[in-house]
Amino acid sequence: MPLQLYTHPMSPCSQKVRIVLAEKALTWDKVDIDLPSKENLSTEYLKLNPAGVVPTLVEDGKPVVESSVICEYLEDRYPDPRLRPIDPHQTSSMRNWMRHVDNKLHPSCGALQWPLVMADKLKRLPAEEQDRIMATVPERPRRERQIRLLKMGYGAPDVVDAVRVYEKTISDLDVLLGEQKWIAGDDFSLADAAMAPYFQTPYQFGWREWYESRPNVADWYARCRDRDSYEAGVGADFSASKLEELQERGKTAWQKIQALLKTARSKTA
Ligand SMILES: N[C@@H](CCC(=O)N[C@@H](CS)C(=O)NCC(=O)O)C(=O)O
Repeated sequence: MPLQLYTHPMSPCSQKVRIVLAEKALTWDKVDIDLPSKENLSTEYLKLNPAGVVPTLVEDGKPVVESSVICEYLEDRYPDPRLRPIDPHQTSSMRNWMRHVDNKLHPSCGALQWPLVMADKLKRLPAEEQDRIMATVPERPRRERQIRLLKMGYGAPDVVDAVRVYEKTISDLDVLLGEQKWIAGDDFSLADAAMAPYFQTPYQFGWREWYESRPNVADWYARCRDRDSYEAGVGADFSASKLEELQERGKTAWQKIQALLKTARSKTA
C-alpha cells in the first residue's frame, strides 16, 4: 500500500516531509487538508492527528505525526539515500537544528504567514462563528496565538518576536555555512530539508533581500532550490501567477517587517 501524506501546499512543515519523500524517490498519495477552512479540526482528521495539524504520514494504516518525527521515521524505514550523518556529533547538530526549526522558526513563520494566507476566509465569517471555530483549536498556546493574529494581524506581539527569531537564525546560519557546505556537515541532511521550506516564505512574499544580503545563506538556499526534491516538494505548488499574487500580498507586510528589523538590528549592533 503506498504511503499517504495529509498535507497543505503552503505548510512549511509538510513541505519538509515532501522534500524528504522526493529525496528518497518514494511514491505517495496526497491528501490535501483545507487549512483556511479548518478541515484539520474535523472529527475524522483529529482521529489521525489529535493536535489537528498537518502533516500526517500514514503507512500500513498507521499514522505518524510531527514533521521531524516523520522525517526520522522515513530515514529509518528507507535509509537509502542516507540523509542522516554517520558521525554522531554531526547527527546531534542536525537534530538540534531540527528542534530549532520546530520550536522557534515554525511559530515565527506562522506569525508572518498566517495573517497573509490563512486569516482571510475566517475574517469573512460573523464574529461569533470566528470565535466558535477558534475555540476548537487544540493546544492553548497555538489557539491564543492564532486568535491574536486573527484580531491584530501584523500588530500582534508575535510578529515582533518572529522577526527577531528569523533575523537571528539567518545570521547564525550565515556563520555556520561559511564553514561548511550544508547545515550538518558536508552532505545534505534532514536538517537542510527541515530548514529550506522556512525560506520559501520570504521567497514567495518578495522579502528575499532579508536572506540575500547574507551570501552564505543565499548560496545555500539557491543550492536547496536547485535540487529536484525542492521542486517536487515545494516549487511545483507555486505557479508563476501564484507567486505574483503572493508577492503583491507581501508588499505591505515587508514594510512592517523592515521597520521591526531596523529595531532588532539596532539592539544587536
Ligand atoms: N510541530 C508540528 C507543527 C504542525 C503545524 O503547526 N502545522 C500547521 C501547518 S504548517 C497546521 O496544520 N496548522 C493548522 C492550524 O494551526 O490550525 C509539526 O512539525 O508537525
